Amino acid sequence: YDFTHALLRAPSQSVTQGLRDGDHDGPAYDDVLREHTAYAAALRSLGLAVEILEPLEDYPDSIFVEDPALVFGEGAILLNSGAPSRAGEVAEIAPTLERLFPQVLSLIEGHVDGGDVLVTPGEVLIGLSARTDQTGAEALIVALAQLGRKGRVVATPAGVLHFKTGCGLIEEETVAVVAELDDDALFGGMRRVIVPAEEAAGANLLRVRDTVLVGEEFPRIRDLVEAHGVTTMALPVSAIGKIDAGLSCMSLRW
Ligand code: CIR
Repeated sequence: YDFTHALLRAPSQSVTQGLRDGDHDGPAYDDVLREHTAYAAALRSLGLAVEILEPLEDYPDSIFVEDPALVFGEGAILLNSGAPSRAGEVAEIAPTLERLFPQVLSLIEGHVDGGDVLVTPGEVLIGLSARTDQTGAEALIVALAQLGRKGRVVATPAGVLHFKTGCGLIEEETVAVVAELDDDALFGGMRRVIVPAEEAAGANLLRVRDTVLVGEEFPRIRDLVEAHGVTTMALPVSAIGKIDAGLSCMSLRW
């Protein structure tokens, strides 16, 4: 999480039509824009160089750049979303990644959404989900090996969109998890901080350098993180929450 760079994409007007589980209304464009602007400002305030790509009207969920690719300082991996309406996003972001990274690999088969991938200091966890299948996860392990990283496939509990909808790194050895992910085998012995059920939507927190970004409507999570001696920064997330997104989804970081 000692990132120096972040890549974002500005929300399109079509973000109001973003995918969501359930038939509730989507967010207002202005509200999403406000949250996106605050997020970009927060990353800059933590010292990151932030590049913001142009909005893509054809792709309502394209603000969530975390899903079509996975990046490390040494290279990027283009993924293949399991959501048909998002499949075209990877071709849109590929030229930028070719410009920014020394090598760009591709998933050769199957489906993976970046939201299912948690990078821990020791390994890269790939959660199976409605978006990420076994074939894609295995193809990702091959690509990760080319970048000198070890990947491991884990299960995402039913009802959790993406693996990282339910967890986020607090520090090297500590991960915040929803109760469904409170499993020693999943996290290879890392310490787990269980997020209270009424704040489960806030488990998708984001460690950036010395700070953990947490949604402002999740005060108990902020207290738990601060109790671990890590500074938190509260950010508005209620609009992006309406389309099932949290703080990790809006950037690629390296
Ligand atoms: C989707 O369903 O794809 C978007 N509405 C939300 C994506 C959230 N991204 C993430 O968790 N990485």
